[in-house]
Amino acid sequence: MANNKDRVEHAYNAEQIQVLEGLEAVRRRPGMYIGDTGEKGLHHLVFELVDNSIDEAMAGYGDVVEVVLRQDHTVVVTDNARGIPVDIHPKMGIPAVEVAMTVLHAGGKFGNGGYKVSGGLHGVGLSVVNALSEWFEIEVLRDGKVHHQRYERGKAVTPLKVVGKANSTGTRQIFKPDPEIFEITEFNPDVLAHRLREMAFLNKGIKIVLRDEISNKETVFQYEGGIVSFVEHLNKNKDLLHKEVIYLSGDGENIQVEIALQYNDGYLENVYSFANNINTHEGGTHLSGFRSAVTRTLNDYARKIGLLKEADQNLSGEDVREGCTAVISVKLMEPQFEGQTKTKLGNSEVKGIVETITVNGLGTFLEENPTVAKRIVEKAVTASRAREAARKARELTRRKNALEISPLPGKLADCSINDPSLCELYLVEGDSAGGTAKQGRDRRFQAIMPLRGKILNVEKARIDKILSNEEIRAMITAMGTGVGEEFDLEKARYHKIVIMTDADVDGAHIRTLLLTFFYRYMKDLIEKGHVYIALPPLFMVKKGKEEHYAYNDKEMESLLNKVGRQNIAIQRYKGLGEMDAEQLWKTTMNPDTRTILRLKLEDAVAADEIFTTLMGERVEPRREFIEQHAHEVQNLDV
Ligand code: 0RA
Repeated sequence: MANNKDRVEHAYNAEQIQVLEGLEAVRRRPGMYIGDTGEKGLHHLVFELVDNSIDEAMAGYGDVVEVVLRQDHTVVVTDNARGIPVDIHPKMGIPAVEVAMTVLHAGGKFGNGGYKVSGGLHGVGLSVVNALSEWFEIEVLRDGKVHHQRYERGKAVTPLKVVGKANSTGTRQIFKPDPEIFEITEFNPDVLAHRLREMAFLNKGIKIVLRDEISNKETVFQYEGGIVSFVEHLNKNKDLLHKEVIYLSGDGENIQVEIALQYNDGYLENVYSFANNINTHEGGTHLSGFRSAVTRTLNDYARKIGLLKEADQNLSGEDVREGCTAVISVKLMEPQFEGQTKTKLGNSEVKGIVETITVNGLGTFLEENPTVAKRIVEKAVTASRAREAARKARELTRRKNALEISPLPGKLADCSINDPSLCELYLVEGDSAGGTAKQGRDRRFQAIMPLRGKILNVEKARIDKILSNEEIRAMITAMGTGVGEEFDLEKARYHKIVIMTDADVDGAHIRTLLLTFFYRYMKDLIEKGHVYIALPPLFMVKKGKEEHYAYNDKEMESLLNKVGRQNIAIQRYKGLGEMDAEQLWKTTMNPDTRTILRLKLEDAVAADEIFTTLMGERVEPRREFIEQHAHEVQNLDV
């Protein structure tokens, strides 16, 4: 407190000292409150503020939230809601807004109780953002006045002061994330845009503006259709089984449920679930309620119209989910988040409520739209037949016990060590680079598997066809894990799978295909962090006998500054094939000197999204996408 003592006009009482200790705890262990102090935690700061404003809007106050990314990498979040109350808090003796800024978990505890439906980032509130900011300024427009206060690292350095007149209400917050806390402090506009778009879908009508003053770009997210628009967006390049999105909604005891779904003619399930606007990546009770209801309803209907006969087996969950795109959004008072990443909804009462709403709503829809209903059910029946074929195909990829003859693929150059935790499998683009890698590797723990040609496009093909593809089958056999519902990480023969492709468009394509395949059929592998991307150098600068490598343009700049621009030879690597075995080992494969990227689930989700746009059935949007994003595709940064 010493630094700021003379600038703070009120003395500290016992309660406020406790408050400061609370914020100190946040600064000491930030991970406990925001997950991590990397990119994810950093962006959580913005989302926390946005969540608060959205909560106000959902309660009927205000309809615009604006996020500005300023040139100095500070962020402004503004809303036109009621403004955070400024009257003196009876117990604390300071303005209510200061309580919100400094007391942990103050959110929702003042004002007309229970306003906060959404937990934001698990409900940690404004004070956590304040504690983790180098500085934070808040402006409240309320009662015809503009009130202003400044904080530094959680502590008030000015009192709340009236600084002007106002003829509207709202809250404006500006902050700078503290570089003492965060590993990076520069926001990524794409990460912001992705979540803000999602928030706009989940909260229909609300206008969310993202203004990026670094690249001078403004985007407005506003969807009158809410999650119906969300499903339309997810399905936008797909061929649909029915035009209208099916929308179901209802309330249970203190639970609001909204569901939107639409079938396309593809083979993949694309279902997103949310609880209080939080993406429940790990699913939970709302998702399982939805799934079992869809299975039950489609089976009942299929029997009723005679598409399933008495002797026929029931359609499985997998069958009815094929081609299903859906968004499930529930809002409830006390969400319980469980699971590894705390993104699995645990409230048991939710399952039955979602199930009832879905069975009733979907049942009615099918009755009222028999043509569509028949198309959906027929697709599921076809899927059921394909499933049987897939089961047979899968057998072919499974290595049973060691005695059974199920040899490792001939293309694989295996490593000699048997302990999977020490072993790496390099998936290498092309036979020629594969050959170089075989020579260059450390054969004790590095295995090489060359992949020829374009791997089968997984978006377009059903699993039975995917598994009949030789390249893919060889890869799965080498990995040892099995695939799809039979995937078993315990059986992995390597704990690191390293994708090594050329740094060009084809390389990016193969990488995206592989990521999409892993994401769809071996998700655990990515989730548990076993997939890596090799980073081969882009340049070699030769000066006399010395060889220097640069892995991107920026490094190249500084390398040239270091070695000088005289008497040098520059080689720009277009493919792995241009390196000899020694060079490939030194730059890309030697664990002591290489850089490899560990893939995160988010990267795979992004790859999958790009993939859906790029590789879907329809050629037109794909061409447009490639034209617009040629550059990004090339650097499809994973
Ligand atoms: C509690 C009570 C009231 C407003 C807010 C919270 C509020 C919080 C945030 C956070 C960001 N923007 C916000 N806007 C409002 C108002 C209570 C009343 O006016 O009676």
